[in-house]
Amino acid sequence: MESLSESLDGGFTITDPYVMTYGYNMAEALLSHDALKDLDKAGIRKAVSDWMNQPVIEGRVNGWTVGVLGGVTVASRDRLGAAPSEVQAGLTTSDAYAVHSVAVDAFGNSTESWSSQIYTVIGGQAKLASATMESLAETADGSETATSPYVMTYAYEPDSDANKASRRVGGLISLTVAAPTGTTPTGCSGATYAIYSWTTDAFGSVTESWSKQTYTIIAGQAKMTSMTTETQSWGVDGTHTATYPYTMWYSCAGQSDLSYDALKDMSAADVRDAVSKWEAKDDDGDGSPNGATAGRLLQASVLPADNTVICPAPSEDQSLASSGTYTSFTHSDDPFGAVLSPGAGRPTSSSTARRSSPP
Ligand SMILES: [Ca+2]
Repeated sequence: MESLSESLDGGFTITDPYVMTYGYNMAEALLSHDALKDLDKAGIRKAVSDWMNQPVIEGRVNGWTVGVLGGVTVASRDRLGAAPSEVQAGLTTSDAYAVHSVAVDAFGNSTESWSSQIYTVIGGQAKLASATMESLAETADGSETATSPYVMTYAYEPDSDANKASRRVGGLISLTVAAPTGTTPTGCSGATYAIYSWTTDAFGSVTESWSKQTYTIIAGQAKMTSMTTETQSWGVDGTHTATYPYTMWYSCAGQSDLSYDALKDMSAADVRDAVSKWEAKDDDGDGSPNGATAGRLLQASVLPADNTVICPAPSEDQSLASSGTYTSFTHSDDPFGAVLSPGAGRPTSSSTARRSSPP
């Protein structure tokens, strides 16, 4: 597979060729002509029956699974160039990734992405189980952002008798985003995150950014419902700026009525019924029914992240424990002042030391 897609605003995305291989359960070597050619009829019957009774997929035996999808793999057709994390480890070609694409928008900003995908087979259907990805973005004004690898993991309704009876096999249960095993991106506050990125601009300023996301399943689709971020940056003159952790909360249409938890014990028919009932309601009271808007973004709001206290601003009552008005806080020091890190996080390192180790 390879693709070139153009968007309406003049941007385009090119994806390098990759190959998806579908493996089916076949009576390959064991029942081949060579294996059976010297057997008599009884011997052949026994070989076939032995093969049919071998357990293979999801507790079933071969006899029930001939021609059933056994697995799907994704590989690049040609050798891919190393992704930024691989270049850092001294590689010139990619070990980890199968899919590579470059997206360019109408303003000349470009994003190069690498990903690897693992599929699982549930009820004979291939489902994306996890995707590991990283990216390198360059803007037309000369800034560059490298985002370290992170892993998106999907969970699905298993192929159980109960799920089969209610026709729910393979339905999306959850999407989580995490750092790869063995890595723990840790912000200045000491909080841990899933995604870490490093930005340099044309003037040499450096910004580190940490974030984590939560997803909710709404009517079977994953929607981002929060993103927590903190950043710190150094100017070329040595100025250090830290933004305390804050969370953007997103509310989406149908978030509670059509959530996974609300629908999880229903049959497919009852889910359809619940969705149509919700579509006929008017949640925002504007006189028109919700319609087919499940999962659509309704509102975004900012709050300090958990365990983050925003101190009272100068205009506020200084005896308060936290600001009543403000939801985010940024702190800057020049190179001649004491450099402070927010929270009880790791010690602040000098800009020179940090710059020598981009992701
Ligand atoms: Ca409405």
